[in-house]
Amino acid sequence: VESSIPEHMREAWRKFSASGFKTTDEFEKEVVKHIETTLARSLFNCDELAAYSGTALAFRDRLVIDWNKTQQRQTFADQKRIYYLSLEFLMGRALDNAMLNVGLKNVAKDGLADLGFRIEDVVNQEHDAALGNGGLGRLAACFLDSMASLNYAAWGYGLRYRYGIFKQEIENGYQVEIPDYWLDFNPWEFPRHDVTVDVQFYGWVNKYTDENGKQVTSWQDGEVVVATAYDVPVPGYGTPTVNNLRLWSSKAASGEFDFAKFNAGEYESAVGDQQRAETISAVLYPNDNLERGKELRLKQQYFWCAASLYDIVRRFKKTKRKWSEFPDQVAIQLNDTHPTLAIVELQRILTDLEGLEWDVAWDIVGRTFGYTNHTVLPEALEKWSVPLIQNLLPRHLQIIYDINLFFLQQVEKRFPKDRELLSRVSIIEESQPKMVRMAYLAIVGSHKVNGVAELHSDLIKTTIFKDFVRIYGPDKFGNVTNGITPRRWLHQANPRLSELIASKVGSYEFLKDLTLLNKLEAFADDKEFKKEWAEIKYANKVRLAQHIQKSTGVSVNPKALFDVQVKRIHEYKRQQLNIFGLIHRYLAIKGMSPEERKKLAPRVSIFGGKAAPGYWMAKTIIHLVNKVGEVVNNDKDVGDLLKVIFLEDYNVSKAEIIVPASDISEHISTAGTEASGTSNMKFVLNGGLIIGTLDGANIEITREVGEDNVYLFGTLSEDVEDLRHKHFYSKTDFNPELKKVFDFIKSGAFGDQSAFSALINGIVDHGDYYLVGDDFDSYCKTQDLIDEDYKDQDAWVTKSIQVVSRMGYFTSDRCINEYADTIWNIEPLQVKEEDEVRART
Ligand code: GP0
Repeated sequence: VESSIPEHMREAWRKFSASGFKTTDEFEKEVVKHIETTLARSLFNCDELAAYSGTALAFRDRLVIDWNKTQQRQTFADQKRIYYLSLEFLMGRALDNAMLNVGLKNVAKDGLADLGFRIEDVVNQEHDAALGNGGLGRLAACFLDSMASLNYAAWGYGLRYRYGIFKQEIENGYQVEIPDYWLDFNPWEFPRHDVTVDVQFYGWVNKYTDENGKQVTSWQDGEVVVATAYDVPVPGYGTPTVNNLRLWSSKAASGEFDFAKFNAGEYESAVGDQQRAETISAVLYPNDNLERGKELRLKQQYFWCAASLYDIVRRFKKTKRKWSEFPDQVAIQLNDTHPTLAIVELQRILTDLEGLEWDVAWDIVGRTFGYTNHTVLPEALEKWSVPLIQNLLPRHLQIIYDINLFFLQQVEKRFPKDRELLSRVSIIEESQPKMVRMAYLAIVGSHKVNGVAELHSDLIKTTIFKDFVRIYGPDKFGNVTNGITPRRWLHQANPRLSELIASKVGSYEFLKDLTLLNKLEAFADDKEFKKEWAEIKYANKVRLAQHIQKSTGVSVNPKALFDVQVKRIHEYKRQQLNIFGLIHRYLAIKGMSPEERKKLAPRVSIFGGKAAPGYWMAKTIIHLVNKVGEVVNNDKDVGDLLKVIFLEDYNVSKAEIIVPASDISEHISTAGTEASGTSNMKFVLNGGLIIGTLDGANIEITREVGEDNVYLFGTLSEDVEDLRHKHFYSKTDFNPELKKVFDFIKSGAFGDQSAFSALINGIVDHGDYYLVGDDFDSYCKTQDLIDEDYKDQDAWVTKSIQVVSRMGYFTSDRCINEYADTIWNIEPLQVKEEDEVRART
């Protein structure tokens, strides 16, 4: 490469190559240097935020050394790489993770103490990187962690939103959205102003024959927007591998504004181009499990896909290999259908720009891509209108039509005269306007399609993608059950539990091989161990109680059963079932004698989660939870027996406090609707039990930890459709207990009842789509059972230990290895042994 220093001049480089701190003294020196020079502050002007900044910069320097080496190692090795394309990466905070993975957390702790700070306070200064909505984005973050920890050569590609998921405030019981501007100080990103890609929109397609008689297709005269790369290091645990997450930021091609217009006094339009371009990467769409078909969203998708593919192709071309080897060097995984245009873009590059024959190109494309589906909910399945694509991406629309044509011809050959089948599987839906079905395009353009839990992967094969299983055969469709990284979700979130586990299983090796947790099983009846186990849970509950006190003003008793439901607010996730159950509980308490009340197990019910800004029903549920809290928490008859808490602004760093503190968490979606769920895994891994429906990964968790250790209830997924149909005919046998709850709400007990009428009517009069009425009774009975079981603390703690010992399967390391084996066909890149063995924790 022409930009590298000639061999005979490299001596000085080797001599002065950065090495990074190792001792407490060296660490302190780095921190002070950064605070005094990089930040231009001093010991007279150093608050916790400045201490955080200095510490982050010191660790960043360390990471960068390993990051550069990793990139060199991967380039030299010249093996296949994984490219994980995701519109969301919900990373949370980076400093604590960096300290853990660099292996110098204790050094930092002592050093910061020397400088006058507590490490916890410093770590808490960091703003979450919240470039995601929920499960899908957090899964992408766990996957990056695992890919690095397992030494896979992997890149994440995403968008650098200026505003991540909004900050939620609760005002008078209502959700209010505040913009999340998070980039004021972000030491974890490296702008690469030299890595840019021109991305085109609009324009027209010119097909002609050139002077050599060659057919040329050119997409021209469009509007160009520049993508600039911002790189974020992703360190692995217990390895020097530091992978790269590349996020694209948009700006106008000229990079400037129109001086002529400015001079003429047209200020607004002078900067108009610039603003329009920058808008592309400005804001994360705040919808979870919902697609609304807005043009700007399509622009985001193409902008990101085009820039990423250009980058990937550029890297491949440097190796001077033949195109036929592209799929041996490149595996691209599509995190849902959001990046499906990448399939079309690669076909365009290979045919229009590189001159390959259609069939040759299409074979390469298919072998390169894999597609992960995350939902069967119809409102979440992406469809884009043909006129919209026609206008924005005219050449891509033609290619989509060609892909569809060849696909349908192939289907026609295998299933002659089945017109119905052809129209069902067509990538183009013949509606008004016509729509492009992105999931179908993703299936046709990939070699593997996977769901995210067994039930979900079966469901996609028998429902939404049934016809495609007939066409391609069952082998194209697989399952990779989701997982979570135990580094963040056990060790970082629950350091004391992690330490206790390590003391019993012999080392921290379980953080690399989570199945080693099974050694804990032997201690499930060990008295001393159980005491320590329970003590840690209690301490975590005290910590959460303090957080609740601080953020809501309500004091809760840490000895009470902590019942938690934190996740996006959604009708299918059924927070309404939970809150109706709590109203039912409240009414029961009110009707009890003082003696009866004494027998009851005190309970704290904790909710958290954001509603999409335009999702009225979800906002109504938040409102109801808050209103119920106001009444219940101030009722002298109730006291500690029940508290209802809504925690504002649920995010990754709050989850790290909440998850380790739960006794019971709720995963109660209507069966068949939650593809996997991943917070269920986080709670159980921290010794919490779960109440759940037979949905998503709950089923596999139950299989692993044992039926006696999970509180299951409710309708089975195979019965859901029939019940929904019945609702429309008869409502006579409506659950009387739930009716009492509704009557109580209607009496104005929680303020103006009309605020909640849509919520109630949806169940009583409009078919109860999510089966709240059907499952209410078994839900309440299961909660009663939990009350009983919780009184026997000794048995409860044994269960808690048992479930943790059986959670080894749910590490995202296992998932990544499965993707590598069954979809990517890639091996880890070996790292030298002396590098691999590192100081841990
Ligand atoms: C699925 F379709 N998920 C979508 C989406 O738009 N957003 C999203 O977060 C989630 C599923 O709902 C899930 O069941 C799943 O575990 C997660 O994707 C990762 O696969 C939520 O927990």
